[in-house]
Amino acid sequence: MLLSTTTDAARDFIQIGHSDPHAVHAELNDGLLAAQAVVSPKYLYDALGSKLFEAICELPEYYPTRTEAAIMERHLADIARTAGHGVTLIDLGAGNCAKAARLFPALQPLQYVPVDISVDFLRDAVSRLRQQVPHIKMVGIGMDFSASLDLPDAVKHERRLFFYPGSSIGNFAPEQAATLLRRIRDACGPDGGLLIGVDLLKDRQTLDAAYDDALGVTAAFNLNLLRHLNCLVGADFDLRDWRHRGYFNEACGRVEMHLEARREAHVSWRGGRRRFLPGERIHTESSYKYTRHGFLQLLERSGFGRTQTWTDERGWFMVCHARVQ
Ligand code: AVI
Repeated sequence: MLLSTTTDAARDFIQIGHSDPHAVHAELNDGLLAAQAVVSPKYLYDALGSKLFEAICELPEYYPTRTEAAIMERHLADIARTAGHGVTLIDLGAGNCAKAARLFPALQPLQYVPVDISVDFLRDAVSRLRQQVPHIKMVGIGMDFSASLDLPDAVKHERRLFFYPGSSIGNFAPEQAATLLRRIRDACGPDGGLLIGVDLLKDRQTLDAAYDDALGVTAAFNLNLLRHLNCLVGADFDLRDWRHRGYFNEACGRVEMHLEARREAHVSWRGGRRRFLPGERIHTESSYKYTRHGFLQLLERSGFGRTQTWTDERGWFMVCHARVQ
């Protein structure tokens, strides 16, 4: 779905496929009317949602960010040796670009290409980073890479290293994850690779706390999705009618986030309405957790091989480099 491409005057920020309001409306309408109501987690990330996610990453309960950073820091030299220097570093879901920036001294990328759906947030992050690191060529790309990974010619083809940290791959069901990994493999070119962070299966208590923190930041992040829907489709969700639920579903090997009606709630939006009964839920996110073996199998099925992995002492998180097979 490449609707249009616009390039900033300075040619350093390219937006691909401006989101089609009709498609967004159809997707949200279908999800809200489904027997089990569902909204894609990508709608968690408007400007405020992106800031709330940054705050989540600071929480004591939310171990993934900290654990991944510690693995990267500890093994940076080895990771850089494995991934190679002077690469074209393509940062998927770059957010504030902080994770990739920490790799710069070791990787010395020839070009840095942050990609994110949250365009305004990314634009600000890139312009700040460009001032701090003027010697690295950067081109920011605003796009929904879960739909397509058709990168513009401004992105170098040589030695592409896709960087997909934070276990964002976990927000896709395994079949969708395989589709995305295959798409990344195809965009890599024969000399390309992938550096990816993956959250590993662990005890329920740790997982439950990470997705339902004492301060209520994850609750605010989840509830903000309703505010975003109010803007996107003119809905009239009253946030006070809803509560956050976040817990580990062991049978499915994933953490789930839901918004649960506290009381009967009548909600209207452009072209639709629904009565939610007390306790009825909208499924807003799944976060799959893997075993090392399970994830390496997924990579292999997606056309990647020659993998190398690094983990923390508790075996909670894994950083993995894989090459195109
Ligand atoms: C972005 N993603 C990997 C986060 C996760 O852990 O699944 C999103 C998140 N949801 C609640 N807390 C964090």
